[in-house]
Amino acid sequence: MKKWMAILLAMLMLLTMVAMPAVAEEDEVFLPDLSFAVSGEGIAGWTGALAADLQTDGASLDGTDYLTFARKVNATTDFIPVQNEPCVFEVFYKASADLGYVIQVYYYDAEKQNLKSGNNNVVDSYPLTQSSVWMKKVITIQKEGAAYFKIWLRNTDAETTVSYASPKLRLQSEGNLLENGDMQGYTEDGEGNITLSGWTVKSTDGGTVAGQRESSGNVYALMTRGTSSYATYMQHAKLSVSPGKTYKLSFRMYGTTKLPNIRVYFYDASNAAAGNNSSNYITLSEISALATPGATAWTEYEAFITAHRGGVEVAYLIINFYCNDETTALDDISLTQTRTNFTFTEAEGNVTVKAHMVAAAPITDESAPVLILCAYEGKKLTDVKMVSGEKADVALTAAGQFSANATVSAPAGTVVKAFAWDGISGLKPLGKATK
Ligand SMILES: [Ca+2]
Repeated sequence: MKKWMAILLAMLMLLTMVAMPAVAEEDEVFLPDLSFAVSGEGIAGWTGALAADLQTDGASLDGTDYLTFARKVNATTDFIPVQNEPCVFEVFYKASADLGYVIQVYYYDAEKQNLKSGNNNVVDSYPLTQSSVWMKKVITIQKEGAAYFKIWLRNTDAETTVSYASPKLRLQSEGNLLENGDMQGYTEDGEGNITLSGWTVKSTDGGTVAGQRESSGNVYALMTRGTSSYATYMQHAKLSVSPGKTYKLSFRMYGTTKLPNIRVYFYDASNAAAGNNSSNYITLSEISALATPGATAWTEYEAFITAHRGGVEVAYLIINFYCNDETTALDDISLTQTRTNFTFTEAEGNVTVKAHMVAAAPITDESAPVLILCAYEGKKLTDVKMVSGEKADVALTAAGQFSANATVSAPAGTVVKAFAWDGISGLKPLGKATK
């Protein structure tokens, strides 16, 4: 290559780099809610399934209704747009016999015509193995050249009964970063003692942490307190996170009227404690305390954690759950990266955290959820902003060392999933992330 050509090429490359935005813009994302709900004679979002197929005895893992097919049937979603990263489809199932080609993903081009390979439709097929307890099937959806896909849940054999529960569609990047967050990984000795995988459990005063199995087959963690509220805990191994990104921690809990003390410890890229306060952790119970624990029913909680602490970019987290009541049952602990982040602006020692929410659907005053943003200096709560309404900008200010978290509170019975958020995401299904 001639020297002038090389220089021209280098200049072109430089120009291209300058022209590219520093941060990739988020494309609009909307994944449908595939959970089973009656809609007239059928099931919303699933063509082919009938209301009569729905079981409402609360015997699915999460107590939601589930579909049972005791006949040959194809339940099919509508066209779902392919996203710019792989989707993950998760569903629990039971089957009275082994079945082949039961769950299928069909792919389509931009004109919604079947994507073809030669004369054949492009389709991914998944078998199910016989199981009388709920098993989880996880499918990654990705196909070159596809613009749309449809998911099929089938029963291919009239002599076989197959049930499907809790179908979910999410982006791959929103997967749970925790190992064994659903507690379904465990070992059991001859006496029925269940040891959970993936969690370090410890007590210095006679407390215990062990797995408990429900009749459905679901296993959860049961913490039993000793004499002190910080002596019995379960801890997840140190996690690698993306500095500056925001993560959603969610979990289910029952059997307690006190929240567990949840501590999240921060470390920088060199593995040193991040932040120069007296401690490098935040206590999430200050956020979760906005809701009252349900002693007799599973209650869901969520809180947001940003990998940024005291002006330091955080690269690792450790999460501890400390038992704070006589017993505390925990399940479905999940840490997922949200698609968008808080915007950090640092000027003259003050930090402003901005969040912006956008309603994806018309809302009423009665149905409006409330976005709650909290700022902390060390562990001291310095500012709280509550926002309710269709669209709002929120600014929080805390001086010096700070951390911030957000949570959403909604009236009982309100479906929050119709909302999309710009600045904070994480509600289900994924909302649209605008610039
Ligand atoms: Ca579980």
